[in-house]
Amino acid sequence: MSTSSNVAPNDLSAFWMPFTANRQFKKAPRMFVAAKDMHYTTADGRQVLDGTAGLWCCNAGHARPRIVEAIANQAAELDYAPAFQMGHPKAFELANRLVDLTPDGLDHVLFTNSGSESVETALKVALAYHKVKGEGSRTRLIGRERGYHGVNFGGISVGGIVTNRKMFGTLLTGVDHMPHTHNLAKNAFSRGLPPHGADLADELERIVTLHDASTIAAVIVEPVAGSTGVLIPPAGYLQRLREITKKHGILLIFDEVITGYGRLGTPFGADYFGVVPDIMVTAKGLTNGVIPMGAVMVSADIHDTFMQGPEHLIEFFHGYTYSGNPVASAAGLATLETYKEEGLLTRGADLAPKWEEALHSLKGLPHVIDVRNIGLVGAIELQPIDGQPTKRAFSAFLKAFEQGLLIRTTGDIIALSPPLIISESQIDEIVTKLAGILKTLD
Ligand code: PXG
Ligand code: PLP
Repeated sequence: MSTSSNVAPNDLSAFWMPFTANRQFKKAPRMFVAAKDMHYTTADGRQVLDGTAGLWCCNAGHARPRIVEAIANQAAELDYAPAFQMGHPKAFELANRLVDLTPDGLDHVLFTNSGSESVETALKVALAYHKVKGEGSRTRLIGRERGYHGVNFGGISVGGIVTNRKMFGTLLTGVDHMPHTHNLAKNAFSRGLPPHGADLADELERIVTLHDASTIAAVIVEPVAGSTGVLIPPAGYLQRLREITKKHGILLIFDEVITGYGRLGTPFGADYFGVVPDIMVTAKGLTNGVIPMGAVMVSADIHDTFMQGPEHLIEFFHGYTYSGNPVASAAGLATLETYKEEGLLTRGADLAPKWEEALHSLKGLPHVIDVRNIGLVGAIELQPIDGQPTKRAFSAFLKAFEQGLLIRTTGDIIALSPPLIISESQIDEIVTKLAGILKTLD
């Protein structure tokens, strides 16, 4: 570790930090300077157990040798190749590997640099697909309350988080939202899929009746909503959405930025639920979070619909300077190799029973109004302090950090999503620490 990386910057003001309480942070900064496997190292030399895989992205843990080496070698061999009208082998290789890994029927891949860009790409593919097919009246996009689809304009338009939307004007027009499925009164302390609420998918029928199917391009949902506090779909809900979208010729987009790459104990959420969407949005775990990259998988029908007209013409006017960037592609290939060698894309399924037992042992502790789990994801919902929403969970976050544990909070919900390499004793460590913290919260 170099000495310079351990020196705290003496001026923190220039970097306007993302989704952060900047003034609070800069008064008492929390800095990581190194990471290895399941742990971060803080600037003052403490080890912190990673309960969140970074931000849901370091599924194989940190500083994995194969990935580190692949990035270094690729940067030395071919650092960058133009993304438009030129190619390099690793982007094609990675696309082939992804097509092998995704459910049958998702046969083509567009590369991006983040989840947010993957969402924009998917929405644009959906709109253009209908246009190319001669159904140009299908322009509406349907999202869901409490959905998170990144921070770009398309994503916040279909997203359903009030704070992420209300400052930014009128957003995309022609967007509608289904209700979210979170229902504490009926489903609190469910293990795995909550039993009540599959009928909420029928709200899509109501929206179709209102607008007519001929005006609707696509429906986008997260199989499990992560950012808004781990909202697990009621049993049968996603299957029902698939039936309704298919019946009306509406594309179904799964935003698998969090659920992709092993998080639920299957390669993708689509595998977990046995529901194949028309478009799958991914990022994060694709490169283990090390190099920014996203991938959007689309059906053969969608791809082939674009492949017409004179061959010298560009078929889809969209792409990024860094789409399929060589270093990112190398990181992606090395990540998939690591997942495969260590069986990580299914390890969550082996650990899920232990994870479920451990988390549900927190039921009955002060302020805990729900515990929920699926794969290697968990949430503990706390009763907010009267008149001070988010404060109770945020103080749990600060206490956990002091005690050497990294958790995420959103509202008054603690979200957990450790790297898929976690050991059983580290699961116990997370839950023991949390239990101690819950007992001391105001
Ligand atoms: N879709 C989904 C479902 C996501 O979870 C994005 C899109 C956007 O990805 P990018 O790479 O543009 O951030 C996300 C990202 C949290 C948290 O703690 C979640 C995300 C990002 C940062 C923090 O819940 N999800
Ligand atoms: N690719 C990755 C990254 C995997 O993790 C797996 C299985 O876990 C596979 C592909 C499928 O590999 P195999 O054909 O050896 O079962």
